[in-house]
Formats: sequence, structure tokens, C-alpha cells
Amino acid sequence: MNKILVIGAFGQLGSELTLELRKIYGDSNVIASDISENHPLAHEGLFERIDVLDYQRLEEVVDKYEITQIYNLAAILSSVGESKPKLAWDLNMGGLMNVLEIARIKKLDKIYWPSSMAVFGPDTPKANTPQDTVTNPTTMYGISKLAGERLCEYYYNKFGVDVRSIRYPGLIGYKAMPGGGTTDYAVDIYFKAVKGEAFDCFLSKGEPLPMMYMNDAVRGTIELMEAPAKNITIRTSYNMSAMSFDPEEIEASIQRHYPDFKIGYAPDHRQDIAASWPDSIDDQVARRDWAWKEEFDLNAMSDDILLNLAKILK
Ligand code: AKB
Repeated sequence: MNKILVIGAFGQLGSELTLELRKIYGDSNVIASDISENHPLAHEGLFERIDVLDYQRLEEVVDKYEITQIYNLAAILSSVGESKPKLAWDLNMGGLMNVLEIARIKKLDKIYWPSSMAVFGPDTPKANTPQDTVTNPTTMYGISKLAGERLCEYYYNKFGVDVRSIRYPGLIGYKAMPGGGTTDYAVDIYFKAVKGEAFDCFLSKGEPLPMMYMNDAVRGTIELMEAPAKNITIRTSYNMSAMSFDPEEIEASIQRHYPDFKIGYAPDHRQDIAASWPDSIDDQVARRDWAWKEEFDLNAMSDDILLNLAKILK
């Protein structure tokens, strides 16, 4: 029987993933945890307050529920990482280290840890970025994710910890807001369009980035975790992609529903981060190893988000 602990359950990905895991494995088998109690998930189903940097507390919860799997989603993202580099390093690396150690010592079945396309840098081939290529990230977030990938592979090779990981592109959803990333503009833009408000983009015109709808990200993550271990050939982190677009393309996609919607441009430091990342990603290894396939392209994603937001915000 799987007993799953989700760390960072209140975040953009965690809040949707926790609900999906509960649907699949049952409410009593999925324990949400986060550093605060300030979220509806803290009062709906099993919840434990955990600071992932506190190993003793982590151990207490793992023992209490006889946890077999951990999804460690607690992280500082790219934009905030540039203003808080020490916090980004401490949380992103220290949290992962604690989770890998507890998995090694308690012989947990599986660990999930998210990496990011931020492991790539300005020297990386930009179009169809391969699985194995030059990385050389230039952000603290990307550096911590790259080091984390090596740590995951080390724990797998040295101790047999079954840790699995995906290099996410920008994740776009409407149910929870992202915090502190470079791809967040592509979430905010839908809210502004539905509210009929002006939108100033912090990226420049013509800056393409790989992106993915949250429904695909949640499904793909669980599919990776359910794949037979013998199929997993990448123990650092899998490239995974669904679509790529620049601000004008998402504007055009929204204009199919809101013809008067227009983007203004006010690029800031996040444009430099975006410029250092891939334009598009080659994820054929994920497609081969665990049959990854997206369901949403840009227009299908826009249709779904705009329809739902129009109901929520009316
Ligand atoms: C960010 O923008 O920092 C994240 C990411 C691409 O990992 N969404």
C-alpha cells in the first residue's frame, strides 16, 4: 500500500498534484505538508506542518504514517532565487538532501523531485534542446537544480534510492498562482484578459519559452512515478515538453476569445533569465521510456483556462 507524503503541497503544482494523488490512492494515503497552515488543504484531509530543512520533524512524520513515497516540491523559483540566493540554495539543496537521506535510511520505495529547464544556460542549444547537452546555468535556481540532479543520480547509483525527476518547462494553471518564477507571466495574462485589465509583460516581444498546461504536468508526473523502474533510464531528470510560445503567440491565442485584449511590454530582469533558457525542448527520451504525451497545445490550454476563469471570476 502506498503512503504518500507531499512536501510543498500548497504551491502551484503541489496543490493540484495532492488532489489528484488523493483521487488515485485515497484520502487516507496522501498526507499534504507545507511550512504554514494557511491554505484550504491544511483543513481538508491529512495535513502535517513540515519545514523540509528540519530532518527530525520529517522523520517524525515519515514514521507516524509509515510513508513509502515522498514528493518533495518545496523550492524557491528562478526570479526570487536571484534576490535571495542563499535561501534558494539552502532550501533547494538542503530539502532535497534531507529527503534523499530519509529515503536511504528508511528504505522508502520512491521519491519524486522536480527539476527545471533552468538547468540549461546561454551555451545550451536553444532549439529542441536535447536531453544530454551543455548545461552551464546562470541563475541560482538553475545551479541548485543542476546540482540536485547530480545528487539524485548519485543516491540512485550509490544507494539504490528510486528517485525520479522531470525538468519542467513553465507550468500554467488557473487554480493556484505560481510564486517567483520567470514563466509566471503566462498565468497572470489569462487573469488580466478575463478581468478586462491591461497586461504589461515582463518579457520582451518574441521571447519563446517551453510551457505546459498543469493538467498535463500532473498526469505526466504521476505516470513517471507509476512507470516500472526498469523503464527509467534517466536518473538525473527527464526533459519534458508540451508547447513553446512567445508573448505575441499567447496574446493571439487569447484574442480568439477576447479580441480587444492587448499586451504592453515592460521587460525586467526576468527577460535576461528567459533569454538564457531554451526556446523549445526535445523530450523524446521521456516519450520512449514512459510514454509521455501531452494532451494540450496552446489553443486547447487557452480555451480551457479562459472558459473556467470566466466562470470563477464572474
Ligand atoms: C520558473 O520560471 O522559475 C519556473 C521554472 C521554469 O522552473 N517556472
